Amino acid sequence: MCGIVGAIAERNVSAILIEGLKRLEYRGYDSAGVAICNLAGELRRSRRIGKVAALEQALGEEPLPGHLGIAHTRWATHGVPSEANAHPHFSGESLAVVHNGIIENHDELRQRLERLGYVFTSQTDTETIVHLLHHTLKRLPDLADALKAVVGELHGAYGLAVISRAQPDRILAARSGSPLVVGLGLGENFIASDPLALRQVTDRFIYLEEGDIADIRRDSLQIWNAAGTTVQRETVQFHESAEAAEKGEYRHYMLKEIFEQPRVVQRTLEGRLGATQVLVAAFGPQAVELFARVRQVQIVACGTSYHAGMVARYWLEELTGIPCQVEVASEFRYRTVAVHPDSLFVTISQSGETADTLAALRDARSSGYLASLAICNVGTSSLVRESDLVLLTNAGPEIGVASTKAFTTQLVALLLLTLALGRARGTLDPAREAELVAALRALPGDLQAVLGMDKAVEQISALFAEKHHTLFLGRGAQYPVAMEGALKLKEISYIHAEAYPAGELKHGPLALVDSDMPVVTVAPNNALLEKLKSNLQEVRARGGQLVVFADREAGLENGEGVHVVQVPHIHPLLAPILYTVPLQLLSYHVAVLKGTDVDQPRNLAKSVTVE
Ligand code: HGA
Repeated sequence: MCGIVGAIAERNVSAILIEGLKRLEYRGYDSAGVAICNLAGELRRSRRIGKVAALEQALGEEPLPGHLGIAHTRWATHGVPSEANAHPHFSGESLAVVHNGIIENHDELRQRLERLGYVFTSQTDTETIVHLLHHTLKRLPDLADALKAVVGELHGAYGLAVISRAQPDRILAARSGSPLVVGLGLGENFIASDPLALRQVTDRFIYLEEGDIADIRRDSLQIWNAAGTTVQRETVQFHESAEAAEKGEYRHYMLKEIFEQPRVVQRTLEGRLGATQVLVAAFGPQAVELFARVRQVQIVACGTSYHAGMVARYWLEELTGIPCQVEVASEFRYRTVAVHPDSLFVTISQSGETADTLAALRDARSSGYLASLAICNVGTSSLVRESDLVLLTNAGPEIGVASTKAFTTQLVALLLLTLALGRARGTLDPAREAELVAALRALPGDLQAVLGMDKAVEQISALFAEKHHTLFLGRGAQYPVAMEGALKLKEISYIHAEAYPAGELKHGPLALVDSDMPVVTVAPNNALLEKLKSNLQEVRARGGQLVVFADREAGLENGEGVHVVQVPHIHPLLAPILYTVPLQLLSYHVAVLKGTDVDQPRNLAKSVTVE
């Protein structure tokens, strides 16, 4: 989801708003707009399709000076990218709103408001908010009272800011499922969807919490929680070291990025979950209609992203019954592929510039696929620009060459895709979807808990420092997790690591197992646990050292040559996301012990833009 910036000050705010929008450009967007209330009490707006620079140029030609304003970069979910659909949306000439997220009951609200005589000028869900607010103000003339009533009628996800020409001393903001932060200045205050947008004007921030409504004035701020009670929220002071591109307290970017996972997973979920459902329109305006036609999924990616795709295949086939194929891009692009016409072509890439993946997408465009969907971390990338549908992973900049937070957020995005496809196709039981939405909401907390294993994993890492070879084993969706664990260890510690489905051990690799070959296994408490236990016996019988990351309730215990590290319990379908983290920590600590260059391992590049 894209950007919101708002400001109330004594000075002219238009340059502040434009600078704020520029700072959010990296997230990707299709249009931009600003609404400003001037000293004559007029509310005026300017909107442009395309870049913020085009909006800036428009404001250069026709300035909109004023002390109160809101601005937005839009990524269309309801209605095509166009000037008419760009935010801010107006009701008459008195009220303006900017909105990130999706209003699920927009159809019903639109019909009701049209019956009341409101004329819509856009196809967006957002426009319903501003007319509903206009209508409510007739009964509740105070903007805060009216907004409190309005949010009670909105279903879905929103971060929004409104201004009124009749009450030009305030910005009202509301948050539910999409982030907002208030920036505190001296005699001026701000609102944004990301503090980055306001770093040029302040370093003091108050994060709004779910259900909060804020009344932001030049020299005061009042916040109500979801129950309508006035609350004080903590002020956070930013220091340079807390900025995204700094290592801060961490020794390496990779460790910092591993520890960021609870927060960035939360960000990836924001604006995409309703009470019991995934918000399908988060994938783009045509997603609802296109997803209903999908009969097959073809995933193409490289490296870590390929492993994310392999996990997704288990989810897609189990939860939606839609057949799914996954292939590395460098192979896919050079072979003749038989394409099912109702097949969705999905690419996954952190940077969105991965040469092989991009080439595969370009070929796919003329191969008869139903549509293309990119799962990507960079909103301005080629992959995003050239795909029909997009879901951004919102992991923030990833500096360490070995991918960590990009992978777990890709998994989250792929699970959202699975649920969205299952619903659109009518093959996913609503109760199952609700259960998984609840599990996803709990995931940031689960990830936080698993990071508490850091010390235990560090101790285990000593077992690997002198070794030259390692095996990683997993079954089911844990097999690609084992592959990702092996890749991480190879990449940064230069230890040869191979992953096998645990059942394949006896068909060859068991010949390698001896006391010099540690074997790492991920063992959540799922249906395959008993089978996995037998495979572990096979290893022990050959004198192999076993390191097992196991569910607390899996009944596995330390013993001679068996090192069990307990992992908090998790919904079995989310286990691949959680079990990835201890494997990341393991490769990190082994690499530190070996003294390798963790963040820039030899021979590797971050964004592989060459074939
Ligand atoms: N649903 C709204 C807002 C989408 C969004 O968050 N954009 O940044 C729309 O389609 O305009």
